[in-house]
Amino acid sequence: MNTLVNYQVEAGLALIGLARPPVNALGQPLRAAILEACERAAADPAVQAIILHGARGLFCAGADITEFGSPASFAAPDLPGLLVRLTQIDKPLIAAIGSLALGGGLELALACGYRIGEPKTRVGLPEINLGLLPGAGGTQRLPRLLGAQAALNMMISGQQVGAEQALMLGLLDRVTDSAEGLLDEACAYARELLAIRAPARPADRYANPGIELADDFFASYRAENEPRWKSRLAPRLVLAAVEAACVLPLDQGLARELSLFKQAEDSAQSQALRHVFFAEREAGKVPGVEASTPIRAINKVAVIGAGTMGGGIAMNFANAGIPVMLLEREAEALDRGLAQVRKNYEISVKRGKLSSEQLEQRMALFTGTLDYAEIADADLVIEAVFEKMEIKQQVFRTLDEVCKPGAILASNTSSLDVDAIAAVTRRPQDVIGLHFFSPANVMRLLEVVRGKATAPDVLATTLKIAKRIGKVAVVSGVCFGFIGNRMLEPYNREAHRMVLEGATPAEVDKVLTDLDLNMGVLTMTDLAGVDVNFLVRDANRAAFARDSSYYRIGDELYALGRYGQKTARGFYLYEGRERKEDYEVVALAERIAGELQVQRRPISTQEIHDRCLFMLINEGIQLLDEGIALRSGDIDLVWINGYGFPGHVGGPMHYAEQLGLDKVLAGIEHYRQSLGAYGELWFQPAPLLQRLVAAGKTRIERI
Ligand code: 3H9
Repeated sequence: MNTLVNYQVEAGLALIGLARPPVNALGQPLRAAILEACERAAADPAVQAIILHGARGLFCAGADITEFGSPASFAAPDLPGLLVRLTQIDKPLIAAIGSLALGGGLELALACGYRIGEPKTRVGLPEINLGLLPGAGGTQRLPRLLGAQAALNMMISGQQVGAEQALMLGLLDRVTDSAEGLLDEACAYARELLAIRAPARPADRYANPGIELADDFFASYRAENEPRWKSRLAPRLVLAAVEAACVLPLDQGLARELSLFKQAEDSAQSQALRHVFFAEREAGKVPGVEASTPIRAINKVAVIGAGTMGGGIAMNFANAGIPVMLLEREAEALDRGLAQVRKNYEISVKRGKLSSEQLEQRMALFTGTLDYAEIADADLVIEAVFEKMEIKQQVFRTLDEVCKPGAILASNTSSLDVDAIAAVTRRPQDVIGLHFFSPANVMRLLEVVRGKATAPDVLATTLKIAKRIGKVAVVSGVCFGFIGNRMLEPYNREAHRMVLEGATPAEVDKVLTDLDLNMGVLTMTDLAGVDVNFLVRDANRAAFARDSSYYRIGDELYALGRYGQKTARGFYLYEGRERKEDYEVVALAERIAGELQVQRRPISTQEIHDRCLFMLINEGIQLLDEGIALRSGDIDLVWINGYGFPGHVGGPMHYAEQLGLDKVLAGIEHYRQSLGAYGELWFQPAPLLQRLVAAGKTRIERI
């Protein structure tokens, strides 16, 4: 028998256990094995009912994502066809869902007439996160089981549902008391079904899944959500498929689903999101960190600085159930910090994301202190004080004095030299950068900055803890700004410079938001603070010495006290949540341009696009060449999770590959020539980009 499934017949029941590690992905070989096993059971007169289960607990994580975009994805037996065949078997099929049934895995369970789970079972249709829709009957069978609205919610959110809720929704028929008892109870359930001569498949609960919906439901759903979806294709396709489930008979609905699925699978958006999926898994693989690398225990965390950043960082640990101590210099600042944390949790309670009881549980994990001696036994200390080298070094000297041996000492610096911070301690091997992004309790990115002396177990431990607190961790080497902020620099530079050359801030930003970025770079500057930008710049004037003309506008906005959103004036004017263009900024740009003799002219959207993005891409490629970033996928993760780059565009590196590396290089060379001395100075193609194009490569990699 096939090694991908375990096949066993016990007292009239065929037990078919999926056994393709690590997650029973339904690649062609497993599909073939399931079909073969099910046909065997169907044909065996000794078998009265069939139980499908995951041989190692986990039921199935869905279609094999590595097959998408290749002929293997629909190689016979294809998943939709296989599942139709299962629905035709005239013996009851029971899915015994262990820990997880996702995507095609849940569709496999839906093709079974009956489903039983255990307390830890989680089910979901996360295809939308891959730019796809369920393509093996999910969009048609789930609405017939739950009704269109509940099914649509699951598919549009892509979120997993726990056993209790799945039972309530009718997705599971039963839930066992324990994971261990799942298979036995599935057998008992099968016998009960046989005893009452239950049909192989019960009738659809919703013969007409859209019966409870208003006539204009789909049109208004689309209209309401399209602004949020921006140019994303997958939600629109999900909606179209569910609409089909409401108006077409099953066989026609399945055909419609299949054609929509193929459209999604072929799309550049899905390709980008699949790239992101694998990039996230790759990011955890870091040279020098092996499965055997020891991990230090992290049971208590301390955060130095109870400002917005410190408080936000601390919340991550409390959310994961880890006690955390906030340290401040003044009692007032500490109280303010703790009060802000409580306020943040209260907002979650108001939004229904947290219960009042959970709020109290989390607050109970916080302690405040003014005394360094009290953090002596912390396993991990994260410094989040003012972004100035001398201040940070002073904190680290103190940490070196008070912290227990083996404690990990981390800095949340966003740009400073982690090695210089480590150098003031007697334990540089224990020092690492952990750069959280604001708001730190919300943003998924964590840049993990590996210093030259950082010990492998310190790195391994921080990667592990990052996963525990739900962050996407990306390892960066030490340089000014690490991966994210160093790339931000040329991207920001072009935006500032084009405002001098004649574009308005809104024109610059619109090109970026039209690409589905969460916000344009100048709106982002206003949000982060024109003052913050100024202070970072001011602390690093040497790095900007080659030509700081383009930042004159930022410097002058700072001098005018236009700090951005916080002062309701920056590159824009703010009235409440509304952002408006400001002619004063245009006048300011005109004046500075005059003084610097920068010719003002209309700037095309193409030019805005190319200058901002090609410079961003160029810097990313340079970082890869320098070894600051390990992989181009890591760079994409930084920009998607830290800077609002859309996942369905795939991050700047993937985007460059889609555009064509030769086009990016040609664009950079074009502006090098057409922008005079400014172009000469800044539009220097990264040598790696030149090498890649010369070698005819289409992917960004180190060569
Ligand atoms: C679908 O089903 C389409 C159908 O509707 C229609 C078809 C016609 N395929 O994440 P982990 C690998 S679309 C291939 O590190 P965790 C993963 O790459 C699919 N490989 O572990 C990694 O490999 P490696 C809908 C997969 O415990 C290893 O497994 N399903 C797949 O943190 C471990 O993964 C989804 O979108 C896959 N489907 O999380 C579910 N899944 O060791 C996607 C995982 O070489 N998967 N791998 O790096 C997940 O969400 C998580 O992986 C899961 C486990 C929660 C399952």
